[in-house]
Amino acid sequence: MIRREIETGLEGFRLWPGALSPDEQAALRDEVMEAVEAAPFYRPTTRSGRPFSVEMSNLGPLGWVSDRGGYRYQPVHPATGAPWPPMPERLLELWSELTGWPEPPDACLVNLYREGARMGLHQDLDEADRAAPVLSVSLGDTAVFRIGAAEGGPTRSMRLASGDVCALTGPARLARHGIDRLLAGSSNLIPGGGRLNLTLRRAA
Ligand code: MD3
Ligand code: FE
Repeated sequence: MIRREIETGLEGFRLWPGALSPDEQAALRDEVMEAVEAAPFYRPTTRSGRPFSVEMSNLGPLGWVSDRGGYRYQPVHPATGAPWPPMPERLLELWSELTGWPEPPDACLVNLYREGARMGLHQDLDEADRAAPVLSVSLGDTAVFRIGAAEGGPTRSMRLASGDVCALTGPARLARHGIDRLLAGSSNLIPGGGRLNLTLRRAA
């Protein structure tokens, strides 16, 4: 891992471009793709029943789900009823090395963006401890993402490329953020194309 942090101009938004080498990206992709064989990607729906364009799965004790009952964390896959597969050890190490948070993450949401998938502007508010950081790892196609202050006001657009890692801490933890689009074909890392995003959290 390369620990070269850049200044983002947003307090608490910590970004390490290219933190993972190409070999590390491939190893993590393989580990995650193997783990989710037991917890297949699916498209959650909003409370109104509209499916997300992003496909999702989870690793670790708790997983983020959404359906007609709303948003929540739960210990089992909504379709199979099985516990989420364990979180790869290298993700636990990445969390402690980059966030320094004293407790390990108990949830890893795995988002799969195929061409055309996007994620609307939102805040991450479903975690019990909103003081704990969120750590995000991007793999595959570059994403154009948008971030702005929790209170509203202007947003700015940035890119998240394969191997980039970011931590949302302090005032940035409640920032509004979303994925506008992918730069399709910018990476060959994900079989079938697209982007994987892993977010490590303290959910409970
Ligand atoms: C968290 N995922 O899963 S990750 C999400 O690329 C989510 O799949 C996006 O938003 C993705 O909830 C973005 C990077 C990110 C950026 C800003 C944040 C995560 C953030 C600000 C606050 C909390
Ligand atoms: Fe989010």
